[in-house]
Amino acid sequence: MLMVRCPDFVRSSRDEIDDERTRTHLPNWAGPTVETVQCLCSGKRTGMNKAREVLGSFKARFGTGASVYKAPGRVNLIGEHTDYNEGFVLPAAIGFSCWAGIAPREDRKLVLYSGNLGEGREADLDNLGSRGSGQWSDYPIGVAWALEAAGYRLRGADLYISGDVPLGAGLSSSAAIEVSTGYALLSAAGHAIDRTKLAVLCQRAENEFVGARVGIMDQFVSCHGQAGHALLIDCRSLEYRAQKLPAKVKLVICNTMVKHKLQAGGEYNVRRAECEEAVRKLSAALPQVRSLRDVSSEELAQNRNLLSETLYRRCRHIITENKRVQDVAELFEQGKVVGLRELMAASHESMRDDYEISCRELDVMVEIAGRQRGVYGARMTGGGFGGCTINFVDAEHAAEFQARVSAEYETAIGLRPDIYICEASQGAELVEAAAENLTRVIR
Ligand code: GAF
Repeated sequence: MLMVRCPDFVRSSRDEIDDERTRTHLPNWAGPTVETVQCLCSGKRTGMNKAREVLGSFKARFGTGASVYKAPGRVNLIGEHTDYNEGFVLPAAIGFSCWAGIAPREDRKLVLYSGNLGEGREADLDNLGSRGSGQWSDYPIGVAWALEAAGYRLRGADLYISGDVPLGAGLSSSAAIEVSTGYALLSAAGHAIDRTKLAVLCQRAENEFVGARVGIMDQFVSCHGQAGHALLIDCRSLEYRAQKLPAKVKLVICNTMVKHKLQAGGEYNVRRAECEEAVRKLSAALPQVRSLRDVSSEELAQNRNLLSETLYRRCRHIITENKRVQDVAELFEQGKVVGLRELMAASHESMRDDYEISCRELDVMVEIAGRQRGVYGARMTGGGFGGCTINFVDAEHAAEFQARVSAEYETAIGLRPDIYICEASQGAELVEAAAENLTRVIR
């Protein structure tokens, strides 16, 4: 498979961190309204309106002009929890983003303001600490901390941050805030942008400063996303291939509108710890094994006696999911959709039964989707325990799918879902603002 090799890759030391605090500390901003979500996500409302809005708010708050950077959330098409097992993932950046307006200051202060929360915070670049305090500002401050720790000398700055990635929906609002502020801080200090390094350092911020032991997928696709493409990422080497999506297939995201917070937080780190424990046990018989990426189905079967039933099932999910990611990418490479439905169904079942990260609402949403016309496949997406499903739907049937799934889910669960018809979008970019006209510059 043809992959792009990323230069200057710096490995994260995430494996050294064991902090039980989780991503339930996400900044509590409101997502977009139901009426606006479809046009936002399908790109009908361009980012320029939002950039103009951020510039206006920045001026009102700080009294000066600003540069505006934006970074997207993501939807993962297949490959769940495989990233921290050094396996494969196939995510796409989407049209929901976080915007960061920035102007450098003469001192070493970061003056942050969240447009969503209407709340300000300050930090001193010479005294950032090494742990967050459970606030939304942990994300931008953590990124500044990780950049400085990696040797990037930053300038003090005023920052206005505003996002529309639905919160708690598994669409990676955290990566969007990290990458947009990281891009803004590096640029304001005159550093060139190495997108892979930026992704790795944003992940480090989330692992060490925020305390969520996430993998690299979300930050990576927020940095490297390409319009009309998913990224097939090898999470060990960080090589990737932009995979064109079949023209007739729409990405439809169904938000269950539930997030089982207790499970979503603690259980993510528990799953990761279970995978690490399985690697320790398997490596007694298979010394070459460094992560579950290195274990084949045959080796797992032969060494089943080393594992508890639970650990065996966790491993089976990761090993079979890695194969499914490559199979789906191969189908897309050949422009095919035949076989997609089975691979997506197997992925969902594996997450439900082996990895145990689904929930009733997700299962119901997938089941309803599978009965609709024009569906090429459906599964839950993201960390699990609520959030969204991803559905491949024939373009001609997408609107009908949206209406029917919405009605049937509401009848079954009693909640009206948000359903976003999406296109794969560009990764992080600079949106530069001049006084009278806005010029978009893509680096
Ligand atoms: C979350 C994490 F942030 C990712 O790194 C990934 O593990 C995902 O859950 C599950 O695939 O989004």
